[in-house]
Amino acid sequence: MPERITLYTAKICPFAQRAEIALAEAKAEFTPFQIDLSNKPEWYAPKVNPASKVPAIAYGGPEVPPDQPSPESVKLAESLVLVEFVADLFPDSGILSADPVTRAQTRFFIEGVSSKLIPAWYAYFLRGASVDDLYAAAEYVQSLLPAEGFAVGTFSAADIAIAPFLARARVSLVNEIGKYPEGDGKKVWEALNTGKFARLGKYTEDLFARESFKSTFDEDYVTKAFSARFADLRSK
Ligand SMILES: N[C@@H](CCC(=O)N[C@@H](CS)C(=O)NCC(=O)O)C(=O)O
Repeated sequence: MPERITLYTAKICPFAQRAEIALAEAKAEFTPFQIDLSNKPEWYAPKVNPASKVPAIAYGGPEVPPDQPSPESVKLAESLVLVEFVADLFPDSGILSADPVTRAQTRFFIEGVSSKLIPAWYAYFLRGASVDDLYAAAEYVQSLLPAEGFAVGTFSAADIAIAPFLARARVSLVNEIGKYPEGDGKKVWEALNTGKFARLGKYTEDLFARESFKSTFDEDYVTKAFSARFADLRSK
């Protein structure tokens, strides 16, 4: 029986949504606590995550208010570590297959997302780098997908790793929020979902329809937060 879980999270953060999706898939009971990233509580780094980032989990220990974390709970961080932790706590969740080959395929997909897609996305979004690098990364990810279904067939940690980033890419692009040239966003989102990216588009649609994704993504909030936080990127 898993112990008490407190998740320190923030709705804007794609890494934090990974942990939330994993917990939702596992149907885990947990206490969520929103961290305001622009005004982090002073206790957060010393008592929860020295890196001062979300997501983080306090596991076990006595029942305490989340803003008074107990030294007796174990503190864990890094989104992909937390996704695997949830998978280990809840092996029936299907987040990580019991089959060694499927587990390796899941991790290989995540590696591609981490080393190719996410850096290419941030370079385009935050620095206005070439869209060709984003398309190349998307093409690579698409090449890993099976003909239909999720990244390794059934829904897994691989899908959890990518979905929050695709969701925030959509928010950025359809609302033209980012450093890239104004007017390109909607075209790039369309391109990433149709034509030679039709398979990626169908995969994205499947991810966004997943209940664990829908219940952990507040599109209105993220859109407003992106507008506030990144609106002046182009003027810099
Ligand atoms: N590698 C970390 C990255 C987490 C991360 O960068 N989180 C951001 C928010 S999306 C954060 O908490 N940043 C600290 C801050 O904004 O001060 C993970 O996978 O969990």
